[in-house]
Amino acid sequence: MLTADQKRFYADNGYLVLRGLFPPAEAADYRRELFETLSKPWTGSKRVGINYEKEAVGKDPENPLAAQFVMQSPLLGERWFRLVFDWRLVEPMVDLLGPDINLHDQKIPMKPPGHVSHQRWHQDWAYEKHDRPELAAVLLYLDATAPGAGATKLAPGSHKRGEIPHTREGIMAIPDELITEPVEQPSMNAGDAVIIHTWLAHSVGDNLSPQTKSMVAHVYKTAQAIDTHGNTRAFGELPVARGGKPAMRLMY
Ligand SMILES: O=C(O)CCC(=O)C(=O)O
Repeated sequence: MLTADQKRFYADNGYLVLRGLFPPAEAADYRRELFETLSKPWTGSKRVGINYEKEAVGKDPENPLAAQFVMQSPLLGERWFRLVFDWRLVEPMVDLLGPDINLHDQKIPMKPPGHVSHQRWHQDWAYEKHDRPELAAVLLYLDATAPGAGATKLAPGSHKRGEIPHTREGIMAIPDELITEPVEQPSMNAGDAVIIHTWLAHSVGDNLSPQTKSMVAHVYKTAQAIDTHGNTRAFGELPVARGGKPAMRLMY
């Protein structure tokens, strides 16, 4: 359960770092399975979307195909589906958003060596509009990150500005000059997580290290928030908490 100080920090800053949310060995095991799965061409459901970064092929022996993003990742394998319900990820959402929580999206962003973000600054809201801003993402890092090595950039307090125009030319993103807050770029360890308000401006960090950096990103929302964007993600709207308790228990 989050403390009153953590809740206040989130309300003031629009993000919250949770150190050691998963033990490093457990995060390493997720990473091992992820990289093993992605080291071969994907032959499972076509609903799973995997992007590859051509320029990075062959740079990281652990990620030989240079996988860069997995969409619909609950369909990648049992353990990713199970992770949707993991109470360590859902409970902070109950504390911050309310007792009735649905899944909105699960995806796996990856940054192969040399990855430079074209999207840069954005609010998740631009890609997930609802009738109210009751959504938040939790990024669970499977790799240690640092500035220049895949660390996410955050603009603290920017969520208080509401919708920021995404008018950068050629891509739905915020022009750099509209980010006026002093930027934070916390280094993370595997197993650490950060929760991000749907209105918080943030940016994917570049990865100039020789190792692919990976994370699992879950977006949760209140059950009351109505999708006006048209979410097509696997298991979008799936109940994960009701009345502040797990909505369902998997029986297998
Ligand atoms: O990859 C990152 O560092 C941040 C992920 C992100 O920006 C997002 O999922 O919206």
